[in-house]
Amino acid sequence: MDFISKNPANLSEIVAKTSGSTSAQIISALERAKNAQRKWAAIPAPARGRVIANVGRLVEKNKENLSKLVTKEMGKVFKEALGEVQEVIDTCDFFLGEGRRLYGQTVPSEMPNKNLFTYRMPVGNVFIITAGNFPAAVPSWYIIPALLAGNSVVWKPSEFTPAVAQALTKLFHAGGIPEDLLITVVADGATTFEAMESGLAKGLVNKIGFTGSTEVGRRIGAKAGEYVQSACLELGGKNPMVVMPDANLDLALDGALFAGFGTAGQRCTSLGTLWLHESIHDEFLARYSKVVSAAKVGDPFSDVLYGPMISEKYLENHLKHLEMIKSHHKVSGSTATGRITKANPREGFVGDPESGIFAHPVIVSGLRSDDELYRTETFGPLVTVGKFKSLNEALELSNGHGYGLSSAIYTRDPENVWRFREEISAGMVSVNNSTSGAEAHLPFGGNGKSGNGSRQSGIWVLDQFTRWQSMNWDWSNKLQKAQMDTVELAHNPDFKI
Ligand code: UN1
Repeated sequence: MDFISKNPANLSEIVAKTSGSTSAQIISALERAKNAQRKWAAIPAPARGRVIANVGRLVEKNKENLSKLVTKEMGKVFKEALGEVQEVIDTCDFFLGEGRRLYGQTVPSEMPNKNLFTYRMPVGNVFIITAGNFPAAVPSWYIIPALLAGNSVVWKPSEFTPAVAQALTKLFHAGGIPEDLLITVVADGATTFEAMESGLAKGLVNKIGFTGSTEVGRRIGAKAGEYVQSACLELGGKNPMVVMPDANLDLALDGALFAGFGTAGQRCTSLGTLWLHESIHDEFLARYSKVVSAAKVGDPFSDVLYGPMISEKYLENHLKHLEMIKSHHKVSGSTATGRITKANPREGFVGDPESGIFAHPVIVSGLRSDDELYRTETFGPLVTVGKFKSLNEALELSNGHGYGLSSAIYTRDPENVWRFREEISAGMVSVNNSTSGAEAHLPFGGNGKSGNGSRQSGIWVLDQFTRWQSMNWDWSNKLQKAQMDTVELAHNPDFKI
């Protein structure tokens, strides 16, 4: 099966035609990568770090072109694409130094003349499956630390962004990563799942990294569990933004605009529900509706808030979510909903809406916790808005749907901040900042329906791609038995002053 990726802002432009792999071909890629891993792991970590440094420099040199390709194939605005590629560079910058650390520990023994140590060992061969919304940055969060730690990688990118995947893979190879150590395959979901299962059964897959929907993540996690493995799962979100009455409302407005509609709402960190305190609800909603109505949508290479949906599939899902709007809801932010066309126009649209897959922004207010929209990740230009009376209620509403990826609170009161931080179930908390736009060296990941507790980025991701090995070295020349032959010092347990 061949995959044709089209420019979602201009469907007549074919960005890449890629031949898809069969399950057998993916398994053979897994075998090749697995065979290449030992040799790579034997290279000292600082030398592996220097290869990551080379990759980072090459990506930096190619930043403009790679970013253009991201915008062309996936549709995010060019400025965001530059940011996405910068995130790859930042990740290389972080991990090139980790090659000189990758610390283990020396640990005191309970017996004399015995030394204890810990080492980080690579897990082996890693199978990475990623989504189309961040075709370069999110894969790099897996690939870079996995390689640095001495693993091999087979990467299955989104079938909507094979050109970005091929370009990025070439940059890795040009930077000195052996070709068999990082192999990119393109396939549909069913083929990928089948190959993943065989790979697990044959011992060719030692770790799975998956970014995508909760539904698929659940299946992958279950399959990994059957083979006594735990996948690194980065799943959906229904990210709350809570605006307290004392908040800087101008700031909150900027945050809600970017988090809700940047990348056409297609980030896992995009704003899900805006929770507004009842005392500012009407005023804030009116201002939000006004700025969203005025925002420019269209050609992602021009100065717009957002461009097209990633593909028709994403638009179809968005249209399904529009059907969840009920009579007790109020819709604002646009003169229409659904696909932007000549017959269903958006004022101020930049370019020709019919040439691509563009959708109207939608604000749905009057959200209730028994609404389908309350517990559904919408992954498109749709923000739900609800009202609360107290921080307690806001927290209950923010946690109640079971997702727990990103969250935000806008307030000037530190007491609100500390309570929110402590009680929100999300893995990531923003204070007076948008739900999206995490920096590349803080732990990234979620809880509940958003993930199984695994974290990417920074030092924390190393726990996904290495396993601790402990070593004890007894040089006493006799068998010292732990817990039995230990040194006991005399003391007086009945002593009182
Ligand atoms: C994603 O949508 O899968 O925090 C990741 C952010 C980006 C990454 C999003 N740095 O919004």
